Amino acid sequence: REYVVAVVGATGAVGQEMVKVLEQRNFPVKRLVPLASARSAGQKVRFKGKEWTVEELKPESFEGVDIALFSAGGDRSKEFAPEAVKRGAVVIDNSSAFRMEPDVPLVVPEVNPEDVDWHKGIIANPNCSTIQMVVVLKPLHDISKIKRVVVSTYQAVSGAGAQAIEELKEQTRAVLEGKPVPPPKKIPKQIAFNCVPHIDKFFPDGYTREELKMVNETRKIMHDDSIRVSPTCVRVPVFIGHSESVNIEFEKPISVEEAKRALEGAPGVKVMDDFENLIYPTPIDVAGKDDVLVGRIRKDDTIENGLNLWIVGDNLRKGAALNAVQIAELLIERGLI
Ligand code: A2P
Ligand code: 11C
Repeated sequence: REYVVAVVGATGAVGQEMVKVLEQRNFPVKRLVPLASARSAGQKVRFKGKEWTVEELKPESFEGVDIALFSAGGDRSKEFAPEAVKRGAVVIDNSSAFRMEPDVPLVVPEVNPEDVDWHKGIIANPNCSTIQMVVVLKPLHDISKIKRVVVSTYQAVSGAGAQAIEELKEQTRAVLEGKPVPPPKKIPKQIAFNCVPHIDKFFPDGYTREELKMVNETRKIMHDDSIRVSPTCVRVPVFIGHSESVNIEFEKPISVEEAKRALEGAPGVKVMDDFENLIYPTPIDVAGKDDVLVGRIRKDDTIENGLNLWIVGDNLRKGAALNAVQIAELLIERGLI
């Protein structure tokens, strides 16, 4: 069977990647419905050798749609996802709008595929920094229970959308040409030649919403509210690929070799860890790839049962578009659509 698939936000950084991933994975698409704002209506999207016209997002856009992949911001999801469900579509939503709703599954196919079974029309795709972390945490948690995680992220500008990519280019050009740097727009401070420890909005306790997502989403996906996550999320001048320095405290001892073995056998993960030969992953290595890369696996002797590691993932693919398409594939595999 083939499906009518809508991509909401098809002109955006993640939306364009969704169209690409649908084609690369040969997803059974009968008809593609690319949707965006009125500004983009009439633009063309290339998919399977044909041009498809972008339409303005409206409630009626979802007539006849089987699967709707949303990545046009939380406000659009809140307004239009229920419209899509009402018309019979299953929504896979990449925004943060529904992730923590108790009746909405939050799914990473390598970690909690079974959660798609109880969806009521909307399935949430986790935040990119959470996805790449949990595909690595899960196989370790399975062999030795995780108590606490301290994570610092180094997040690419594409996580903040297509305009943030342009912002890094424009600011970099200005610095190199000795011209005044254009004022920040999508990233709160200058990002060229800088690091900005501020992603999404601040809460009164001084943490950001991006950091809170890593705490709450990790617990929901791993089905374990006892895992403590202590995050600091930082934007860095990289186009594609989020990196994470992760310190893990386990209940019981786990050796570097055991961890490596578990990760080598884990789906969606590739170990790149051979420091003597200078092998460890960087964002450049992961851009365009499906696997989450992990390296620098070391014992942390400052705590009992601790490991340090370095995780790198393509935030637009596994962090967003690929994970969403994998959820759609799960729906087919499990006979849910
Ligand atoms: P558009 O290109 O027409 O503005 P990004 O995350 O890269 O910024 O992309 C956001 C996506 O969400 C784009 O495809 C954008 O379309 C879409 N979008 C933004 N605002 C709206 C809106 N009001 N209605 C529909 N789509 C929207
Ligand atoms: C970033 N992680 O890198 C964000 C983007 O909750 O879906 C995704 C925000 C979200 O800016």
